[in-house]
Amino acid sequence: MDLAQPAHLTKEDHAHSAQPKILWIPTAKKGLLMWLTTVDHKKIGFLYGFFALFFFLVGGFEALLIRAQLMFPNNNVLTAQQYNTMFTMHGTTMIFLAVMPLSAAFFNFIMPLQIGARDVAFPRLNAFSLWTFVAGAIILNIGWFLPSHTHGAPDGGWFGYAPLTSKNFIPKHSIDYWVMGLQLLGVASIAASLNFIVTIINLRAPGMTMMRLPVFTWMTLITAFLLILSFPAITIALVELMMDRNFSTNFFEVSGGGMPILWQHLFWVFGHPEVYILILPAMGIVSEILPTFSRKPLYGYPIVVFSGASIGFLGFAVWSHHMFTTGMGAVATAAFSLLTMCIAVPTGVKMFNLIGTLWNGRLMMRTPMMFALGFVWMFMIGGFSGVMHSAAPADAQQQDSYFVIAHFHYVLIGGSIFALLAGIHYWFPLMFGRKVSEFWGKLSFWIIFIGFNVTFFPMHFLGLNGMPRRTFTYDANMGWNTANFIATIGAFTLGVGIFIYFAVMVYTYLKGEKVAKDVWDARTLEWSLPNPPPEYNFRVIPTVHARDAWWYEKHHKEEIAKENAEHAKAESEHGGIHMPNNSIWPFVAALGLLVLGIGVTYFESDWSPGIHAKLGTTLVGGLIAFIGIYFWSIEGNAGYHLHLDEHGNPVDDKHAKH
Ligand code: HEM
Ligand SMILES: [Cu+2]
Repeated sequence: MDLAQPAHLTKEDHAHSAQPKILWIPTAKKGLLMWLTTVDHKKIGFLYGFFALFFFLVGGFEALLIRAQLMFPNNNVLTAQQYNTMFTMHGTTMIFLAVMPLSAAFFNFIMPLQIGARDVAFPRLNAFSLWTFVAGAIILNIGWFLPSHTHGAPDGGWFGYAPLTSKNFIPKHSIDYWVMGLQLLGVASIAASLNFIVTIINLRAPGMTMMRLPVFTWMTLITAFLLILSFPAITIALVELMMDRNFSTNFFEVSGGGMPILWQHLFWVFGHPEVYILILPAMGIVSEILPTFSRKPLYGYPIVVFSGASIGFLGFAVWSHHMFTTGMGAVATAAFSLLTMCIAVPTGVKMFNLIGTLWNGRLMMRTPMMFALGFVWMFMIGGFSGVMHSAAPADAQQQDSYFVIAHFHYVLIGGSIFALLAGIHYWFPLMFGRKVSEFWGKLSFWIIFIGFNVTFFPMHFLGLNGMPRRTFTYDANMGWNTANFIATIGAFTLGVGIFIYFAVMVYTYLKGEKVAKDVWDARTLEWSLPNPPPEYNFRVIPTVHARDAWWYEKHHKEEIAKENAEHAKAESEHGGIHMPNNSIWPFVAALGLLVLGIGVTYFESDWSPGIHAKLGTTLVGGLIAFIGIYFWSIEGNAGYHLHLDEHGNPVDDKHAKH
């Protein structure tokens, strides 16, 4: 167990945390070894952000290929098979390898700072989650680099409906990579969510009651519960599909008495809460940004929190609205239709509260604010078409058409992506000590905003005019030519906007204007720290006196200074700040899972010679994972102590053996 140590540990406790002699303690302060062994939540946040932005570009490139193919009727940029692979990998990548890890980057970097903690509860488990996510991403994409007729990248759609994904229809290994990749991503997500829940419940600073938590941290908590409660459903489905594909069981095989519809139920029991896992963090980010740039507290804080919780709760009761056209019957259809309409209520309440925050505010149109306002408007449009889907008769027209494509891109790009891009701009000064130029920031916003709407708004009409999704081309006389041509121009404009956004970020990281702390005059605890925050975050664990804790501190300076002096004295008497050692073992454990995953998916399953390589690689992978977990487990609570001089500079007795 590697609990980041609360400040009040006694000398004796520290003595117990001595490290067994046999183990190596990585001390690299920079370079690859530091990144492979770091357990610092801020650095792990960076790594999630780095990989997520990389895969966002990959997913974006795949989308542009799809749009290039659909620019003209009967086009031949992609073959039908390549098109299937492209939209499958585009959807899977954007959801599991871009939006989710980008949210996890903010969960990791910002949440502990917002609650007044020095790290997450289990720093090494946090590192393990990150590297297992990377292992899952590698397995999902390994097929691109292998022969496409026997392997190839996944091509069964992002929701992998059976029996299409069975061996009968897709015998090659592409689907095995999809199954194993998602399994590893599930392990990573569940481990990370457990960590965040324990951190938010256990490591809040004194006085940080639940109803004083910043909304972003609340949305982190609710999202973590959604992940833990929804991933088991898809995990079961994936295990059953794996069994059908490798051991000829018949979970989804009609001829063997199986039920393909079972897959759809299991997938969407996960899949619908998944869309809230994608949007709640975004709503949390926007709930932080709007008050800061409206110069007003968030309007209706308790309502915003409880509507988020009720969205999370109701999110488990609507899954079959994805199956209105599967012939479930009037009763089930009516029930899921009604429940889906119910979810529009807390969502609407949340949007009203965000708009209420703007009301009578002194709006400062900075770049983060532009993206946040873009979120409010665009997500609303996506919400309206969502309500249209909840009416089953209307959905019977819209299902599997481009109307659906328009709907979920308004909620996933207009919603999630706009908010995440706003969050990067908002917390960039805190993370890197530099501020993005307003001119270039706003230019990228407008190009992205216009490109996005030109791409996806016409798709509403394409869908109502009958254009089906997942079809690699169309005939010239279908009446879809102009809208598709415009949508593709829009997609490339969006691509240019995203390119400028990234270029501005890289330039600012290298050469941007340096800024002092709290550049936005904000309200929450993370802004009380120097930017970038030191390894140990807080010199003294703050005592929280109100919601918007930093705002209170800024306006009660004497009281807080006196308090902090007392706490600093107490902390140094208790042996200083305990910080966890870096460790290589979480990385080794994840590496083992990667090798195991390749063993299970790459080689043939029948008793051909390949079986030996399959069993061998799988066993070696299992062994490496076991070694990683074993040495991780005997590292115990080891760490080092930081003593701060009067200027807050650490005087550590790093790695001293006690
Ligand atoms: C960046 C610009 C993007 C463009 C131009 C784009 C374009 C498209 C298009 C044209 C399709 C439909 C393919 C078809 O069914 O024929 C599609 C599917 C999809 N997109 Fe996007 N998209 C973008 C970003 C995103 C983002 C950010 C997400 C998620 C967070 C996303 C998630 C999906 C999903 C889940 C599918 C369904 C894939 C499937 O049917 O299996 N897209 N996208
Ligand atoms: Cu749904």
